[in-house]
Formats: sequence, structure tokens, C-alpha cells
Amino acid sequence: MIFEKIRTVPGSEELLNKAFRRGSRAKSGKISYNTKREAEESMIMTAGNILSDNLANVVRSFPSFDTIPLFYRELADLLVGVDDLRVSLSKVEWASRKVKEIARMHALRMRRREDPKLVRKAAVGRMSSVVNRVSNDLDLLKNARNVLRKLPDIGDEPTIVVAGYPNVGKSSFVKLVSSANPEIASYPFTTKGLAVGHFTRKDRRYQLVDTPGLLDRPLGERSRIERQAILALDHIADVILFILDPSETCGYVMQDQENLLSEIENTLNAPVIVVYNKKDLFQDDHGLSISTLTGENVDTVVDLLIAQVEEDTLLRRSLSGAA
Ligand SMILES: Nc1nc2c(ncn2[C@@H]2O[C@H](COP(=O)(O)OP(=O)(O)OP(=O)(O)O)[C@@H](O)[C@H]2O)c(=O)[nH]1
Ligand SMILES: [Mg+2]
Repeated sequence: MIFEKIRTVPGSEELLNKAFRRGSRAKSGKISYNTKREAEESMIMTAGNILSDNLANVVRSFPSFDTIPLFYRELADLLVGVDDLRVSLSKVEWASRKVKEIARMHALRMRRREDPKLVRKAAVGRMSSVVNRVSNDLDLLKNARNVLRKLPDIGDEPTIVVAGYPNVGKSSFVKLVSSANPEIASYPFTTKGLAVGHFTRKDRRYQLVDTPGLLDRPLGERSRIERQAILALDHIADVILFILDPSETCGYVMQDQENLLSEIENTLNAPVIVVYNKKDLFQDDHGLSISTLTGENVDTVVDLLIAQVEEDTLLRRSLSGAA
């Protein structure tokens, strides 16, 4: 996963403590230092290098948001804000360079016979103030790392995205059919982010993406939680499984659920397969009905999804072959 490589981001206090502790150790550890100057110089160069390297490593470990897949960039933008991230990354990069420069400059001053202890104190003060100036940026990056690392790893396998109103049984379906183990509960908005599970049929691996529930409302009014579902439906779905709950025990009437379905069918490109869940709770005949509780018709749905995905893949291949 592209965000997995992001290193732990230290806080400014933590980083300064570590750097100056190691600097002091470098100074006092070696009795062989001939002069006071050499000892103080070693202290600030060690601290400066540690600060500078740590800051640079943080920046380097973030992926370049210009080259990552659009889906991940939009998801990162939605959850942490790519512009803010960029600003903080460039400030931390600035701090990394600045700290190194301060260490070098003060080492030079020592060599020009200024009082080593005074120069060391000045250097420590200036390095601290540079690092403290990016303290908020480090916090932002730390938070971003924690969010981004939790995003699901979307592979190249054929992809089925499950969608529908909240509480209709999307996660129950994903749990029953795939390796994913999402939280299931009897209230809406249990699922707050995307999750991916896998299953294998005839030696072929498929990925199944669980999404947060959607309400029937314009995109501009959708919450950050809902927008993640829209991104997955828009960017990674080869086929969409739309689940409705005619028992309405989910807490939403069928009319609203059907309005959402038409919107998805009309605005998104992927083919949509529609199923009616909680069959154990209703009698009337509504198209393809399933129950994730009893497992009824669940295999039929999986077969349908696979047939649809394969048909699409074949079609796309023949189109690209003809081009
Ligand atoms: N009776 C019955 N209950 C079901 C069935 N499928 C799911 N449920 C129940 O419906 C509730 C919601 O299930 P979830 O799988 O969490 O629904 P969801 O669509 O993922 O919900 P959100 O994540 O909140 O959008 C839970 O209490 C499930 O036990 C079913 O086939 N029959
Ligand atoms: Mg769920």
C-alpha cells in the first residue's frame, strides 16, 4: 500500500529531546576530545544532523501526491486535505535544511575562536526555534499518517463495491462472502470508512469493498463518511452491488432507498446489480431477494457478480484489442 511506507512522525518536543540528548552524549562520551571547542562542535553537529535527518526522512517517506493513483489522491484529499499536507511537508523540509545550516554556521564560529559554550547555546536556541516553528506541521503530518495508513489496500483484482442506504446489511454481506471482518450493528453509519475483503472462485481472486451507507441527497450535502463511498463507486468499482432493505428495519423507507438507487444508476458508469436483503423479514416478491442472516440466495448473487465482472473484462479486452 502506497501509504504504508510513511514513517512515524515525531513531535517537536520529542525530536528536540532526542537530538540534544544524543548531542550531549557525543560531547561527554569521548574523553579523547582535545579541546572544549571540539567537544562543543561535536555536540551541535550531532544534534543538527539528527534533527535534519529525522525531518528529511519524514518528508521523504510521504508519497508524491502527483503520481499516486487518482483514487488514493482523492481519498487523501477528502480525509486529510492534500493542499494542507503539501504546505506542511514543504515547511518541514525547510526546517530540515535550516537546522543543518545553523549547525554548520555555528561550528564555523567556534573555529573562528568564539567562545564554544556561548556559540553552542546560541545554536541550540536557534535550532529549537526552527523545529518549534514546524511543530504544528509535524502534528498535522502525524495525524495524516495515522489516517492514511488505515486506508484499504486496493489491488488489481476485479472489484465489486457494495453500496446502499445505512443499516441495510452491506457489511453483513461482505463479511459472509469475503475475508473481511467489518463491524456489524443494528444502527446506521456503523461503517465509517472503506474496507476490502477477498474471495476466490475458480482460482481467480476478487475483491469486495464495503462502504459506509449513503443517504439520498446531493453530493454537496454529503458527509465526509458518505463521500468515501462515492469515491469507491466512482473510481474502483467494476461492478456495484446495490442492497435494498424492503423490511425497512434499517430505518429508511423504500422510496428513499430507490431514489438513491436511480441516482447511482444514472450517474455512475459501473453496472449495478440490485438485491433485496433481509428476506427472512418480508413476504412480498421484490426481484432478487437474499438474507445474509440465513444465507439464502447469497451464492446466487456472488455468481451473478462474477458473471458481470467477467463479461465486462472480456468486453473491455476486446475493445482495447480492436483499437
Ligand atoms: N433479519 C435480518 N437482519 C439482517 C440481515 N442482514 C443484516 N441484518 C441486520 O441489519 C443490521 C445492519 O447490518 P450491517 O451489515 O451492519 O448493515 P450496513 O449496511 O453495513 O450498515 P452501515 O454500515 O451502518 O451502513 C444488523 O443488525 C444486522 O444483523 C438479514 O438478512 N436479516
Ligand atoms: Mg456497514
